[in-house]
Amino acid sequence: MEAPPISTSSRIFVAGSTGLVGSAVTRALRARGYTTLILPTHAQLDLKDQAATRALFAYERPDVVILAAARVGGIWANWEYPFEFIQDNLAVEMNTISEAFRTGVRRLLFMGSSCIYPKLAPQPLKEEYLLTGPLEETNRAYAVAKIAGIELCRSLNREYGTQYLSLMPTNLYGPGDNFELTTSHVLPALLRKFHEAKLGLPNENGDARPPHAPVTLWGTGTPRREFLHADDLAEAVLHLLEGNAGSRLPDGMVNIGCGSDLTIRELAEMVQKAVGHKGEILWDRSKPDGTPQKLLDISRVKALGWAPKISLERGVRMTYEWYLANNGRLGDRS
Ligand code: GFB
Repeated sequence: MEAPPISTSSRIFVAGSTGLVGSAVTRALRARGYTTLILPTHAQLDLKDQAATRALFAYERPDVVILAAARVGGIWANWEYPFEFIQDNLAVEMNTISEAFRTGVRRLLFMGSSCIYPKLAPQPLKEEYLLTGPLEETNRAYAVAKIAGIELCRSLNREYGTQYLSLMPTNLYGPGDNFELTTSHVLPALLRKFHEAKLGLPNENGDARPPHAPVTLWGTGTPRREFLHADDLAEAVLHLLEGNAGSRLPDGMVNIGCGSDLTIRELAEMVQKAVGHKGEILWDRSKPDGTPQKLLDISRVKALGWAPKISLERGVRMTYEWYLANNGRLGDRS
């Protein structure tokens, strides 16, 4: 049975509303006139805590859940802290999805990740490649947790007729991203590294540097990645929610990407230009490359009428402006 239509007074719980994705979704919901948003902060609600999660659902009774809460990080954080990545994400997914179902939530959107696909799957990655081969080692623990979340949604859909939808976003970036160099993803790391080197601020070890000092990046620069601005993902979330896409996707999965990728070296040159750094780029080959390519096939979401709007060049410029206004003015090492 089709879920009831969403309206601007629907009670929408955005789990993870202060993160990169959750804050973008919250901005988009507000801009579209949704008035009844349930936005507990992490301090108010720890979704790893089952009793607290149950109490939130019992009290707030949301109609719609957008599950954007997760422990996320770049290649290094995933490699260093696999237990925390699988443990925290399994707990958050289990509690949120189960309590949503228990309290009769008809619409739920779960944020998966493009890293759920096999390391060497054919490109571009289609939704049906899930579980067809071994995963990339650097983020296997995180990927298994995300696959479990997809499977929770799918199992509920098949057994109990819900229409919970799992979105597979590609590598995301945008305002409010994590710019901490050991845990961040590549794009914010590059913006910060080029910015601080341009100004001649001390390097990560605190050593003095002249302006336009060389920048050291990780791996070989040859892996290919696809990048999507978080505001584009937020538009996709609203489009799918308002169009009730869950009822039209039998396996409950949909990729969200921009449809093209580039090498990390090409990305580095683009970011370097946007920042105005004129120095050398060095590659630290002791750091992992990760999966050789991760490009999503987005024909499903395109057929549902969504397409991205923010080009990578513009998105990089916008994110650099945000960084300057918020973190990077004095180049502080927070
Ligand atoms: O974004 P990133 O950390 O994660 O790294 P993944 C992408 C590529 O950029 C890798 C290279 O080949 C890195 O070696 N890279 C170069 C750097 N310089 C840097 C740098 O200074 N910092 C970082 N972080 N990377 C993550 C997964 O994989 O992608 C997560 O670990 C998640 O689970 C996320 O799926 C979307 O794209 O390799």
